[in-house]
Amino acid sequence: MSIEYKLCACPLDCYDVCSMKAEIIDGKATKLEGNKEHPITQGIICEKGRKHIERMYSPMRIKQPMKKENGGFVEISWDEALDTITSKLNHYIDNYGTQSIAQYNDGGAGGLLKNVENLFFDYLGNVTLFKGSLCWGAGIAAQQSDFGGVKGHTPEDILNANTIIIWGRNIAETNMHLVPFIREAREQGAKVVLIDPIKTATTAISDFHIQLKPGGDAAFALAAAKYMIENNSYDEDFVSDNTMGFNEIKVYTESLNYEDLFEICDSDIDSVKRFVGLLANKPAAIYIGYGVQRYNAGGVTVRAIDMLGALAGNIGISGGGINYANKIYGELINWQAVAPMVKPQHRYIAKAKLSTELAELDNPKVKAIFISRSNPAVQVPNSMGVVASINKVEFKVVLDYFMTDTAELADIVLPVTYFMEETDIIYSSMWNGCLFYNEKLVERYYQSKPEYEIYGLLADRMGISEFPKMNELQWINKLLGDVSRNDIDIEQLKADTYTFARGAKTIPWSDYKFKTASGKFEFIDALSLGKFMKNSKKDEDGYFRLLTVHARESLHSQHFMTSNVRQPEVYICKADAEHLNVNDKELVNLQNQFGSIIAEISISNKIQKGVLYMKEGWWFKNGGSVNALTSHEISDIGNQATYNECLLKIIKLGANNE
Ligand SMILES: Nc1nc2c(c(=O)[nH]1)N[C@H]1C(S)=C(S)[C@@H](COP(=O)(O)OP(=O)(O)OC[C@H]3O[C@@H](n4cnc5c(=O)[nH]c(N)nc54)[C@H](O)[C@@H]3O)O[C@H]1N2
Ligand SMILES: Nc1nc2c(c(=O)[nH]1)N[C@H]1C(S)=C(S)[C@@H](COP(=O)(O)OP(=O)(O)OC[C@H]3O[C@@H](n4cnc5c(=O)[nH]c(N)nc54)[C@H](O)[C@@H]3O)O[C@H]1N2
Ligand code: SF4
Ligand SMILES: [Mo]
Repeated sequence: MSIEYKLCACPLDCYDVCSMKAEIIDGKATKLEGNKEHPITQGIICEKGRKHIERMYSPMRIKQPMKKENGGFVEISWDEALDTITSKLNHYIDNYGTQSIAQYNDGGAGGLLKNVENLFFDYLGNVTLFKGSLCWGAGIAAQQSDFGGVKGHTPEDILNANTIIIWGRNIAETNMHLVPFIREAREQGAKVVLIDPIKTATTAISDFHIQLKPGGDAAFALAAAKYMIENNSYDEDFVSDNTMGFNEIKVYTESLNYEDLFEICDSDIDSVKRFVGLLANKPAAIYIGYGVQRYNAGGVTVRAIDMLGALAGNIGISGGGINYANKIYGELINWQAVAPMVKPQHRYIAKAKLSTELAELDNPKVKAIFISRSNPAVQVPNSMGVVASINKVEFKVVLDYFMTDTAELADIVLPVTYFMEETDIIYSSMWNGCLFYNEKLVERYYQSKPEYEIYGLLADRMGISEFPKMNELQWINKLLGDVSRNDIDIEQLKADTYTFARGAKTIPWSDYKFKTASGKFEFIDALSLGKFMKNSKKDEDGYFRLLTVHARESLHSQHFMTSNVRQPEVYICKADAEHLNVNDKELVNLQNQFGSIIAEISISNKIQKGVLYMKEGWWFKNGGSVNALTSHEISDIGNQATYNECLLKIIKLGANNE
């Protein structure tokens, strides 16, 4: 019997990128636990991480390619699958041009080589791709405008903060390795402010919870800015030396009155005073989550939060920062080294608009779509429209491990390898800035293949001779091996259990050289703020606002696959439940112009009046995706999905809808 212990990292689309230790007995993975040596993830992994082995060896995994036949699926060989795809692609390209081919993918699992699939489509020509984001797009665009880049502080720097402001991030459930750092900071005396419309699990690590009305954050930020400017409690030196646009903010906030602002955000002057006092107790570290920007005004909201950070001079200093993400990999990964010489002019539609725009595209219509590392039937807003639009595409290929709701729509399903079955580099731009070398630890499951190999085989058949033919290590070396660019030596990366990427262990903007056109931090303009104020109206009577938050127990839809729960739960406050005459555990119909789902009432003291919340990620077989109810509208900037702009009615089952 051979027993080996190997380190690897969790590739799930998560802030944390846990370092893990795998036990391999006779070539089979038998146990996975946290690696205690890692300074950030410190030996703890979450329940999703603990499920990797079960999922990798799950009998539900797809063993070999499959094609749809008579409404069901039959197993076929790789040759048949790839030959079919090749002849379809050639047919569509010859008759309708390359733009009739679409590719949709997301971050279902991270890994440098997972992105090689994009290259295939670059080599194919001008195809149809998806822009924007389901995830963080408005906030990224906001910080690009304000700072000229999106950078985060090294995780342990939070220990230097006097105040920690958690703005719409459910750290206890979505970013759990930040919790020990916050606990330690609190033990040293730091105060923690949480701003979230829900009393989430994160309230347990906070001192002061500001429970605003959903979407009201920019109004609260404006009230705080107004108060700081009126009382001269902003950092005049920072503002005059390093920012642009302050006077416009000053004049604009002077024109506002607190009553209007408090009506939008449902707060009061005492909360503002207390908040401003804590923000001014420098250094104050702000951690923004992605829930705040899943709104029409998502960009304005993040820019308004940035405005407060700048007014307080909490930028470029240890223990401070406005941490949203840490986008450092664009500079590290050298796609130029493998990219085609000619940059194709792809055609783009916003991801969030898949439900409407995919089927509407013309000249040419989309004839074939490739979907990978994602489950759009469940995760993209307006699910009913998404399913109908995908169904209208003649030829659909899905790459996944499991028969998801999206894979069910495919004509061909291709089985991909699990992370322990392939060599890759794992990293995330969300928070933990470590790079990990994940070595192949176990044999591939049945006939599964990694994406770079699948697309290599397809490139051969399509006659794309420029597509690089390389093994995993060669790919990694090409993309990441330029030491002058990265300070990263691949041999060292292999030997080390983790490596901090360049830019991961820094205090961003400490040189005050911002990457904006002016070289300064640029305040949001009064016009955008004015638009926000004008559009902020009360939700219509009789309608509830639904927030669809990320679940502790599942990474989006992935871990709900085996859930036995038949119906999603909808959380509602006692007063609203009484008013509607619905009881705990009662099944109700949630309904709006996009669709309807049946959900189980859960009366909760975590939620305010007029607001509901549900966990995103439910499969159709679990009673339906919450996205049957969400809108395909996009945010002000960044083409971000606006999941939290969801208004609906609760209808008692059996009651007349009207
Ligand atoms: N367990 C688990 N962890 C995950 C994920 C997962 O699915 N499961 N997904 C990963 C991914 S891809 C992402 S993008 C991140 C997301 O991580 P988070 O940003 O933490 O998660 P969200 O659920 O999008 O929203 C965070 C919070 O925003 C709050 N919120 C909603 N509307 C508003 C508002 O108007 N104002 C304020 N202040 N707060 C608001 C919600 O109540 C929620 O508590 O998590 C990552 N980690
Ligand atoms: N209502 C609502 N909807 C949301 C959100 C919300 O807050 N509310 N959040 C949004 C956010 S932040 C995000 S990031 C998106 C996520 O949207 P998706 O990325 O579409 O969500 P997942 O459910 O993680 O689906 C990933 C799929 O990829 C497969 N997969 C995993 N690893 C691999 C691999 O190596 N190769 C291939 N080919 N497939 C693989 C998994 O089995 C799974 O089926 O969802 C968004 N949807
Ligand atoms: S999902 Fe996130 S917290 Fe859980 S093991 Fe993976 S990286 Fe760690
Ligand atoms: Mo995300």
